[in-house]
Amino acid sequence: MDNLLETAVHGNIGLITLNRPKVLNALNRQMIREIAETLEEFDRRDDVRVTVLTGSGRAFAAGADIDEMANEDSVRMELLNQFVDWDRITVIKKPIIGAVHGFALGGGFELALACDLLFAADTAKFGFPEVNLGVMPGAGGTQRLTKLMGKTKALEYIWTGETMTAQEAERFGVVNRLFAPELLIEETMKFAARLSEKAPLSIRLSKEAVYKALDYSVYEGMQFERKNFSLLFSSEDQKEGMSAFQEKRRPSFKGK
Ligand code: CO8
Repeated sequence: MDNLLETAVHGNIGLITLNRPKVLNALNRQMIREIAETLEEFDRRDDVRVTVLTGSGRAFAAGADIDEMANEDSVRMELLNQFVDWDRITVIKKPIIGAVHGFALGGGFELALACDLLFAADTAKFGFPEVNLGVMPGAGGTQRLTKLMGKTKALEYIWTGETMTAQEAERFGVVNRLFAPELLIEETMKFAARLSEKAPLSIRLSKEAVYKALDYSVYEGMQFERKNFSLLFSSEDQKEGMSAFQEKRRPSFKGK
């Protein structure tokens, strides 16, 4: 059997490629578990500073695997507790950049929304077709899309199941940047490489602080931000970054 994922490390960039192209990378439970495991492994490795997540073939992912879900009942769904593996993705400390081409639908869109930044081919299509299957988004879609684009637009997409073009996704703040499909991976890897040259602890602690803005009041978020800001003054990289500035040279960060 083919591996569900292909994983590689290029320089300081971890690359995860969903690998079920025959079914448009439909996400089965094992795949989500393996994505979480790989992200955790990359989080622990000193040589990986950023992860890029993408799909093989003609889609990012066309949703959760419908064949795996079709005959489930709600008690079994509850007992499976499958969302625990999705939750593991949300506590990853290093940056995750999604690179979406083709379809990102249903659970595939939710996986894209679980990334910190999203780059897409200008032909990519996003959407929640669950209304056509008698279900609804279940892995964070109703929450994350609403935070990004507001209640009114989110409900329109979730209720109609219509696909959002890459241009709409960019306009609504769902996607950071668009590229021609043939340049998507190259440009995403270049951006990831630039990010990997920044001080890793600065990236890590600011990621944590930005996500607090989604749940905390501004006052609470600022208290949290201050603690992380102060914490960075114990790092070697803060000394390196500031001395490099004063000595007019490029800093070399170690992530310590
Ligand atoms: N699950 C299983 N198989 C799929 C899926 C899927 N989500 N999507 C595509 N496939 C399979 C097709 O069955 C087909 O297989 P086969 O060749 O054996 O017939 C193969 O992939 C290629 O697909 P198509 O022939 O349909 O390709 P088209 O280009 O004609 O159409 C579409 C592309 C429009 C993307 C179409 O495949 C489609 O509509 N797919 C389903 C999209 C969908 O409804 N996604 C939502 C699924 S529900 C969901 O994600 C809920 C998430 C809840 C949280 C997560 C919980 C685990």
